[in-house]
Amino acid sequence: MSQRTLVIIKPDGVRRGLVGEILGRIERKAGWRISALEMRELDRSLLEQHYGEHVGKPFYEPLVEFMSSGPVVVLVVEGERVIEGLRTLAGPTDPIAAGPGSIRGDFGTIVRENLIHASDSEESAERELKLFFPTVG
Ligand code: D4T
Repeated sequence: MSQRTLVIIKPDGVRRGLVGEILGRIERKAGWRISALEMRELDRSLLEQHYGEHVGKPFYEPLVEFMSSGPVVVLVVEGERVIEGLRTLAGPTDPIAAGPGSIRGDFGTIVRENLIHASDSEESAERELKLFFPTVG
């Protein structure tokens, strides 16, 4: 089942020089393809739409501060079961609980600074792709 998903390499990943490492792991999965890619700074209004489910939670404000603290790399990845696959490649939200071999498990320690976002379902992927890449059909 070929799918598309939205990935964000978060500001910590860019600052720490891990863009190539993360992109390399994605590219090495057989049959997956990066079909759009851009470095951007995310503003509060886009982040509020992206993280709408978390508005009002105690971690929301620091999360938005962090996500707008520097450039990110946003990309569209296409391929076989790529939505589930990228969540596996990323690992669980808490990097200390994430296993070795996953991006968060190998490089992270802090929940907020967990290096990568990947859409968590077909519905989220569709919504997030429209939000971040409105011109990509
Ligand atoms: P994203 O959406 O960034 O891919 O992360 P997850 O899908 O793995 O996790 P999430 O939506 O629950 O959290 C979004 C974002 O908020 C940060 N966060 C989360 C945080 O700073 N403190 C917290 O307690 C939680 C739960 C990390 C990811």
